[in-house]
Amino acid sequence: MTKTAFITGITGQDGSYLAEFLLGKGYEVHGLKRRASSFNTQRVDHIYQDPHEPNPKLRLHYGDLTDSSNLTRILQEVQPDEVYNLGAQSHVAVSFESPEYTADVDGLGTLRLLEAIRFLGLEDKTRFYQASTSELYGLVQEKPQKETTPFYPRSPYAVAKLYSYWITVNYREAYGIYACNGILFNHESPRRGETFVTRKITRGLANIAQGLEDCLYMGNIDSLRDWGHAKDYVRMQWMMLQQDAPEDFVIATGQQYSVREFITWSARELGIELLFSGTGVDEIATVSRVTGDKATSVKPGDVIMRIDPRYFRPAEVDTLLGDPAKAKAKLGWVPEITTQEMCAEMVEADLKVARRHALLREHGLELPVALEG
Ligand code: NDP
Ligand code: GDR
Repeated sequence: MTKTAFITGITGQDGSYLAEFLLGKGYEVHGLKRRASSFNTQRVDHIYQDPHEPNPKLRLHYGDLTDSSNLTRILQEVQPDEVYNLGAQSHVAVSFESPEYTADVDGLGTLRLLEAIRFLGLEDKTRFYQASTSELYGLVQEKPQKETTPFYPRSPYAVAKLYSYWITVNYREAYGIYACNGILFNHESPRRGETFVTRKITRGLANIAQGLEDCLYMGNIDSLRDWGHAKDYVRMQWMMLQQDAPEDFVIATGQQYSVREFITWSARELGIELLFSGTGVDEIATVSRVTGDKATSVKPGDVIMRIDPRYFRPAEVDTLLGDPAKAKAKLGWVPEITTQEMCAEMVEADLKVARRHALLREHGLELPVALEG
């Protein structure tokens, strides 16, 4: 029997990888997409199927996590075996700017989906995955963080996700729904949104290497994170819903690095050696050596990274390090891609785009900003 999945956030980083993964397993995949004034399906365009074809395996439905009747109607129509709730206002810094909206989407959105499952009498049929986050640990109470580590959220985003974590546990206990939280630590890829720190670095440095930008402006580069690859993490999202009983799992690599280290590796991938000097807001990174043919537009002595306090957060999560022992022991999950390999893949992808833009610019054919890759 073909299984049916419904993914909120299918147009995002994780949603696109998960949709690919589930299609590969023979699922019929339905996804929620938001109406936007311009196309917002770039991450799934390569797997999109013309709805005029007979029996398309991927279907997108207009909707929003703030709209209960819309979610209920879609679930009624789709009758999914599995729901993956990946949709969210997922940017921590932005959640300080839009706290109420973030609470509505990231907190109440989860409740709306769980209520729809209950309202439609799908408690025994539909399994539910909630995209929980290492941001729940915030001001960390224990190192490394595992399933039993107490939470201390430090942003409107994390507080909204705390509600979602507990409402998922509550609906599991109260109504017997197969509902799980994946407490995922940061995970990245060439499809990562351009304003998250890793992608901002790989894209920014690739552009600098090709002469499209001069300098990268960063916030707190002392911040420590446990970064994995999104492809490894979506595999685990699916695995969590295939067990006999629902449980919550931490998904992480168990390795921790600083933002400064990520900048250093990314630059090195481009043949650029950096020297960091100064402290606090005056810290800079200067090019000390250039090798190879990737960074054609930088030379020793160039300052290519500065601190801009605008990127500091009102409350910071300084350090996160996950302990994925439970996922390994119970599900046999181990990440296959290292943080350094992921960084190299991201730099290569961004360099490819930067080279294309540099070439176009050379021939006076600059793309409008909105159409840039
Ligand atoms: P992205 O920001 O790449 O994707 C978010 C998705 O949610 C997009 O498809 C976006 O649509 C959609 N969305 C935003 N607002 C709404 C709304 N109001 N209604 C419906 N859909 C909406 O996030 P990721 O793929 O990186 O993350 C997936 C999930 O996992 C998120 O819930 C995130 O909070 C969580 N998470 C992520 C981690 C990470 O490191 N990546 C770690 C731990 C948890 P659109 O494309 O139109 O903007
Ligand atoms: P995070 O990811 O907040 O951990 O949330 P992000 O990449 O935004 O920040 C990581 C760390 O880098 C520091 N930082 C900067 N961050 C950004 N975005 N831009 C900068 O210029 C910059 N300079 C330094 C941040 O202060 C922070 O400490 C991500 C999201 O995907 C969430 O949805 C998810 O839940 C968590 O990961 C786990």
